[in-house]
Amino acid sequence: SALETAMRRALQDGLFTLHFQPQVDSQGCLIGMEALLRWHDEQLGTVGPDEFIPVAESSALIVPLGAWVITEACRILSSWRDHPQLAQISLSVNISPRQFHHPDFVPHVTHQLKAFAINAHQLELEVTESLFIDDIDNTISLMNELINSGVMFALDDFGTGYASLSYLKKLPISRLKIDQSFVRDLLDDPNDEAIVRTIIALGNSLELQVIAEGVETPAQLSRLQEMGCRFYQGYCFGKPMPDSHWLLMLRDSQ
Ligand code: G
Ligand code: G
Ligand code: MN
Ligand code: NA
Repeated sequence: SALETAMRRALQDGLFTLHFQPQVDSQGCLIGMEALLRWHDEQLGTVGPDEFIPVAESSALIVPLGAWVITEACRILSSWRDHPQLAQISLSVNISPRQFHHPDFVPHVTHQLKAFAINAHQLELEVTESLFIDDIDNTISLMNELINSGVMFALDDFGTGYASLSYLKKLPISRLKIDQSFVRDLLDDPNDEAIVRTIIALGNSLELQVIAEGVETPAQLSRLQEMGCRFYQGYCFGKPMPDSHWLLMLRDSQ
């Protein structure tokens, strides 16, 4: 497609960038950032990931694009090494199933961790339930290869997919991300409130960290706190912004 051709060129020309959205704990301390792809093209203008990620996934382009994201994430992590507030935090990267299952994926990640001398615990890979639809045993063994190098996994968009409690306990993940669709109407919709409560309880009993996504207001935040959720991400704490923005913000807040 035309978009695919434009993406291929944009990747060559270095037009993709990463933005970073903060993740905080109940004290409001920064614990991590999620890396989110952005593309500004001279001809097409700004193209959102909701538009270009599906195209990349249905072509093979998600493989080189995803590899670039991993490399860039490691480069950024290494550039944060001497920063007082950024040196210890984690960086979460979204991984598509097709990218994950490519034979070069595990070697590429481990190679980039070494090349940038990253503490692998600081790299978190966000995967969705769709990764586990087929060949769950092979998927878990690939995950374990990375976990043995220190990499962490989070289950993204939790609650929107094919959640089966019997497989959840098998997955080598350390974190559940409550999908933002449940957080949005948390205060008004008793069904969403029940779902969020259930996910928090499930996470606690499986000893997984639970992070709520899409937290936009202080009222949502205090409800989540009351419910026992201890980690949060959303516009309430910051929108996805370039690394340079956070460096300035953190400098000014000292
Ligand atoms: O940044 P935004 O909220 O607009 O992202 C929209 C969607 O695109 C989300 O589902 C997000 O997970 C996905 N996305 C953003 N960056 C990446 C990336 O680097 N890789 C993959 N696979 N998906 C991404
Ligand atoms: O699928 P994933 O969770 O990776 O996608 C994250 C998406 O959610 C990104 O596109 C990001 O820009 C968006 N996002 C992050 N925080 C908020 C928020 O508080 N409200 C809304 N509406 N979207 C958010
Ligand atoms: Mn995500
Ligand atoms: Na999500």
